[in-house]
Amino acid sequence: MPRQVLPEIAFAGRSNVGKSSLINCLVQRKRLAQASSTPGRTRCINFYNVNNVICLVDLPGYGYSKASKTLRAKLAPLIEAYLSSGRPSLCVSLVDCRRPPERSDVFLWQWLAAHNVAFVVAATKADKISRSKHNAAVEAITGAIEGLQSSQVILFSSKTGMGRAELLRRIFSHAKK
Ligand SMILES: Nc1nc2c(ncn2[C@@H]2O[C@H](COP(=O)(O)OP(=O)(O)O)[C@@H](O)[C@H]2O)c(=O)[nH]1
Ligand SMILES: [Mg+2]
Repeated sequence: MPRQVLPEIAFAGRSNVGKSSLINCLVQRKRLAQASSTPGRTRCINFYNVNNVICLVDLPGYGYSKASKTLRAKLAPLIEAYLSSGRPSLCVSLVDCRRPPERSDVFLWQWLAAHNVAFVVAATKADKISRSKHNAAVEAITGAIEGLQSSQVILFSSKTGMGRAELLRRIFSHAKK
């Protein structure tokens, strides 16, 4: 890992959840984080220095069923090592807003809470559900773990930019060196 010189914001989520798209949307670049159509291809931690102001840390996708068990077993310790390093000011945990959270997502939230790492949940691909389903999508997430507030859940769409301003606000309010 590079030496830490900036506040770091970590991004974690299952493969194909829209993590690269969300990072690209935040910085308004098309291909900073490589948006790949082949899920599970990002197997290392990428550190993106944004204008020497903040560092966005793209963690490997987890829980992708087609990755070998060995690979999965190797990824988890890498993610855990970074998240427990004391470096991230905030972890953005991504889930697909159309699906109930998976066990691996709930496990991550419990782990973050137990290790006092601040986190928000970005519920991605919100453009794919109608407005009338927004509340239910947020409730499916807050209901999955005790103590998670609806204010910690941000409906996000990298297609429309929904949630972008709110997520940036959270990121900068947490950013500390
Ligand atoms: N409709 C819609 N599709 C999205 C959104 N974000 C990502 N996708 C699509 O979901 C797939 C996976 O996105 P990607 O960013 O590569 O996911 P990653 O594996 O988590 O990095 C791609 O086909 C994206 O075009 C979104 O907000 N809305
Ligand atoms: Mg990706």
